Amino acid sequence: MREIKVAVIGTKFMGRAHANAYRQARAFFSPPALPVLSLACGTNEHETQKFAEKFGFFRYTTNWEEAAQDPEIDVVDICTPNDLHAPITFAAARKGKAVFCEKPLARDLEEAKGMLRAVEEAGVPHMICFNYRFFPAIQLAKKLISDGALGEIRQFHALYLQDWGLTPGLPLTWRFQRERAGSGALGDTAVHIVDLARFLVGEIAEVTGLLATFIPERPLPSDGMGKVTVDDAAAFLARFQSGATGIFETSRVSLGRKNFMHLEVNGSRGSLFWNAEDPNWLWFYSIDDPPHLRGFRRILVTEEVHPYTKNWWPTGHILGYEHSFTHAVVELCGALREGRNPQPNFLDGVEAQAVLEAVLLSEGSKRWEKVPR
Ligand code: SOE
Repeated sequence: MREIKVAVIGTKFMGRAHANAYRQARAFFSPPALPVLSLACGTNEHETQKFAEKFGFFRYTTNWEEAAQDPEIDVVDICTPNDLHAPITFAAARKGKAVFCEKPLARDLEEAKGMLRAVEEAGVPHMICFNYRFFPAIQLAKKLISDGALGEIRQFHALYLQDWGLTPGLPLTWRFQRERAGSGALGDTAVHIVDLARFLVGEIAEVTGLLATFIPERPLPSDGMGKVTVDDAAAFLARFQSGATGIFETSRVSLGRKNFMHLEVNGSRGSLFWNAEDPNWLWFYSIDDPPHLRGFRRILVTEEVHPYTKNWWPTGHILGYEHSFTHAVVELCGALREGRNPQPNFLDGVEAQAVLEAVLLSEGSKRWEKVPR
């Protein structure tokens, strides 16, 4: 396959992030299988046409069923509200398309497992867009941990805070509705830190958590007020299979915090931390440094030795949010060319969803809950 013809379904924040990523991947990485923006799909005809023109798609449609089954398309890229992830996956897999899906994979664990089953039975490649894995600093964190530079991993701490939920007059969109979103901040933002925890430290065995909805009603797009049926914030403690402990907190109502994702890992020989609002820097402390030099060092992760960096700019010329999506697309195209399944894929989506499910269970039972396997 020399070219991969892509249909991007969804034209908002994630649709734009993905469309841009295919263009950048082509220009900066020349992947062995070149992505082609063939078909854009959105709900509003005028907006979809403009989106298609701006990003250079050949065609557009407002019918997702058509987009998911279009004979010309190789990859169906799902950037829609969560309730459409499963039906689009089923339609695309039946027609033998590879599926690239935004997170969370589904609204709940059952639905996520059904999606995994569908792509496996159809024998099509599948990938989930946990884009934060693809920051060079996160790749370095993974390498340091795998190389043993932190020793035995004992503690993982993660905060992922935003405040857009406090925007005055914000209407009751799909993100506030359980039947469309599955959950609130838990599935939307905590799912990223759960994935990074799995990526860096390993599988989570059990959790105990709580959820909160501080703003129970929001204006309906038409008139009057409607009930919010998801969480604004969530927090949970976790025990990893390795015995390490974890603490996770997420919110969409933390005033002043915009995309504040802070991760910290402590091991027996060292520690590291990283913040998504300053993503080029990894902070690393090592007990192997001579005592008079001990202290956190701040590593600017732009040297050519790091994954993805040499395709961009000279050392020190920093990268941002959108680059993580480009790197994810490079992985997708490379995997399709090599005939392997990309990483991370729907299995990772299911494993992350299982952790969310256990947190929801624990909120109800007020107990520790095992993560279903
Ligand atoms: C939520 O505000 C959100 O847009 C998530 O849906 C994305 O996955 C995250 O990367 C940025 O924040």
